[in-house]
Amino acid sequence: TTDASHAALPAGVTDFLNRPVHHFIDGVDVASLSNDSFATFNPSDGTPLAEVALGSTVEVDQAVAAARRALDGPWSRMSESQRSKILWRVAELIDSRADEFAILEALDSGKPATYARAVDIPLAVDWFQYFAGWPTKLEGTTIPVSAVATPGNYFAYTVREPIGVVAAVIAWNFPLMLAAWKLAPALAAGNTVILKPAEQTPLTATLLGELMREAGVPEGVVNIVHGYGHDVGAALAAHPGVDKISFTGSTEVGKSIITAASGNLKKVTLELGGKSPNVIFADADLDAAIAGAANAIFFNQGEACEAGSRLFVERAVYERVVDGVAAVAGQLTVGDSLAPDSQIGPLVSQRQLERVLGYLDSGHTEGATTVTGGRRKGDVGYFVEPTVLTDVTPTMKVVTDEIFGPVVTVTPFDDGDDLLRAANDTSYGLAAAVWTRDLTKAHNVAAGFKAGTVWINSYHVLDPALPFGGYKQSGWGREHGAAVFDAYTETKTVILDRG
Ligand code: TXE
Repeated sequence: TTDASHAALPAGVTDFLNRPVHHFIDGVDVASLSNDSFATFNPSDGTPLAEVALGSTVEVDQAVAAARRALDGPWSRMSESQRSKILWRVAELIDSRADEFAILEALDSGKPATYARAVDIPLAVDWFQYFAGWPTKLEGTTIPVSAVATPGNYFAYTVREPIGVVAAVIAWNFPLMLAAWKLAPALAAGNTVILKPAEQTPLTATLLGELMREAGVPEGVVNIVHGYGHDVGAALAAHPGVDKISFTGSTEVGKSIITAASGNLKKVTLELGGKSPNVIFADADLDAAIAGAANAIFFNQGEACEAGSRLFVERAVYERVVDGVAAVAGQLTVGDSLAPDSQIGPLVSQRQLERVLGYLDSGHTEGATTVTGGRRKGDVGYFVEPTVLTDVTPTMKVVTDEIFGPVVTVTPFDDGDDLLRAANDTSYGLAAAVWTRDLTKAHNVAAGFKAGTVWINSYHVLDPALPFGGYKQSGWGREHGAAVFDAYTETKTVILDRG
């Protein structure tokens, strides 16, 4: 049970779990005015982990008011280099508590703790460190002006200013990392933020809020409101006091955010789902391609927006690749997120388990062949066997829909087939990959993919310096790198008549 596993947890984690999980508004931890709460669960066994303050429009209003006050307060008067040092300090504090963060993340989301320790937490640290460098480098430009209708002697320049109050609504698959993806650039650009973590995974964001205060982030600059999407998330999307909303989640909710945001035309960026093609040519380094294709789909239980869920394999090596990926799937250790040998943890929730099992049923009914996996594992916790499906057609739901579980479909292609048409035959466009030793082929296929990120002979390579985001219904805008500041700043053009 959770009680038994708690006994073996580090003291910092048990202390944390023994406290109520509160909102973080205007620099203080607060319960909801109503005192309402909801439970967050351990998906490895379905037991409750902690009680979390359930927010409503009351807490949203308080957080927005705090963020608006903070915009004009010490945050805007702080020098860029001071802001930079605070962000670096946030990174150091996360790093100093990395073990606690990894265990909390594993308990709350189901991902293996060893993976959280090796991937999620170091990436969150790296994101804050990378963006700590940006406040001092957000430059404008000087621009020659002719102004033929109003001739004169002009001097014109641009400055990048913060947009203002940013709402960040995030998903449960990489809870701390997604919080870092939103907070680090938004704060680097001088904005203030209200973060709404996913209701399934509120824990690490709460600890992050405590570290923000310790790092010297002034009160009201970062606020965290817990609760459900249909009320707290929707209230943020519609709020007239919010200038910009940045969302990571489902395409369906992304569309509702656009509608809600139209009231005050707040700026919107969206990082949504995917159904990414992963293409293996016969001339590829097949050992690397097979391992890469398995990692592309099975990493994080397949709960990754950029997962390589549609695998296309050139016919000459089709059987070898199907057998190879199925062999990897069969060897992966599926188990409790805290077990040191687990490579695949449970899915995040009962609902996500049912959704994925529903897709496996539909694949079966529509005639797909299950090469390996295809079922729930055990009857405690939300585990699904890593699954490889073949004999699929382009209209099957397992091929068209984002499953968001450890399920890959494999389709053979022949030289001369319209591979790119098949790869791009999806409403999504987040990522794509190609495996080949032929440079020309690699770059031609990369050019043809309708996707925001293309990996060649690699997968899941993410870096704070690299723009990331979707074509088509995978989203609006780009996160990370210099490109993210288009989403978190306004550009002001200033024109002086020197005459
Ligand atoms: O996502 P939701 P769900 C996809 C994936 C998954 C499916 C459903 O296919 O199976 O979405 O997951 C908040 N206004 N992705 O239902 O509902 C919610 O509280 C404002 C891909 O869990 O989109 C949470 O904080 N906010 C994706 C966040 O939205 C609302 C990652 C995400 O939840 C809201 C997650 C509303 N009306 C799921 N309704 C990716 N890009 O990786 C909900 N929310």
